Amino acid sequence: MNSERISKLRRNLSEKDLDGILVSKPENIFYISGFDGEGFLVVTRERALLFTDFRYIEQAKKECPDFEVVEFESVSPFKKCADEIKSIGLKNLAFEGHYLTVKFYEELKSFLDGVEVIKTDGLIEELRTIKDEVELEIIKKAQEITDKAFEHILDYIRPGVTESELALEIEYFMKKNGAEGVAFPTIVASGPRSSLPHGTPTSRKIQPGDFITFDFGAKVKHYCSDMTRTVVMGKPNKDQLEIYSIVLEAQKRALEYIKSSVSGKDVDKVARDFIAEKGFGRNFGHALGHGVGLEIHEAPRLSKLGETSLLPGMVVTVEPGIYVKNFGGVRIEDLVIITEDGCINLTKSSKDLICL
Ligand SMILES: [Mn+2]
Repeated sequence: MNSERISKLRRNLSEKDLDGILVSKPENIFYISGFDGEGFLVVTRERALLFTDFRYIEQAKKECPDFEVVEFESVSPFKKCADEIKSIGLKNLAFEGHYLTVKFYEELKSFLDGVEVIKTDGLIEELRTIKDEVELEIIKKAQEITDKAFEHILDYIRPGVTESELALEIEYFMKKNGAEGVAFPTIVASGPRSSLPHGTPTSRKIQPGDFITFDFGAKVKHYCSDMTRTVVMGKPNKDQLEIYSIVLEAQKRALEYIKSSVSGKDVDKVARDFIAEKGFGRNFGHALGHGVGLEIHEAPRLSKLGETSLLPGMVVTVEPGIYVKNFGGVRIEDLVIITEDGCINLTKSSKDLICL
């Protein structure tokens, strides 16, 4: 699996006339090597090196058979790396401009006198957009746990329980049911607070008539899931019903439209235009969706800026929302796999408005 990814990366390097790349972003290190400790990689046309310190040597040797494991002990991890690179005779070395700190960049440059150091952005992230079968299975599993947690929390919601208690219960349930952690800090936003798209749970107590938005995900074998549902405590009023049905219809239209070869921008537009048509254009201020994988937010994006075409095997969220200040908000989010002629929806929880 990793040798295939290394070959793909090498093809990419040679297309760009790069002799090698220093990989420093943890998710990219894991994707290319399978190593989840601290350290970094150097992948050249012929060699694959993993630099780490004493704490991880045993683990690295076991987890990464495709890599030569090199131990560093100096204050600057890049000194050892620079020596190796010079001995290999590279003319240039790419690095991840979106991840390396200025301090380390300057160190690297000073050690690599005579080697051209070239900034890249998103080279491995691009490889990561299309998931293989193994990755898809893991993400499915993560989403299954997330759906189960939603079913579980419905029994737990009642007037008087706080947002923080609900969030904690979701997270506890997911970990008890096979998640190694959460994909991101759970969002629970109730009542007027539900107009905050990313409301952090507070000690606010649930009250009759509240909208409650839950946005959460599990992490399984390093991969994330992501879903959002909005429910009502008690009987919904007319405005709540209206907003909910608009968001639901916007999502339905986007899900019907989404498939391989359309751009993220176009899918975003389908939902956005519908919401605007209904008079809530200014109340939908975020992107329609994003890629999900080793990171909770990754390429591709489904937004006005999503120029690239979607491809089979990409995993993205579709999550329109409407947020009205001092009133509340609704977001509905599913996680889907792009296919040739549509998508496979991994989120199984009902989207009919749940009134508790
Ligand atoms: Mn999301």
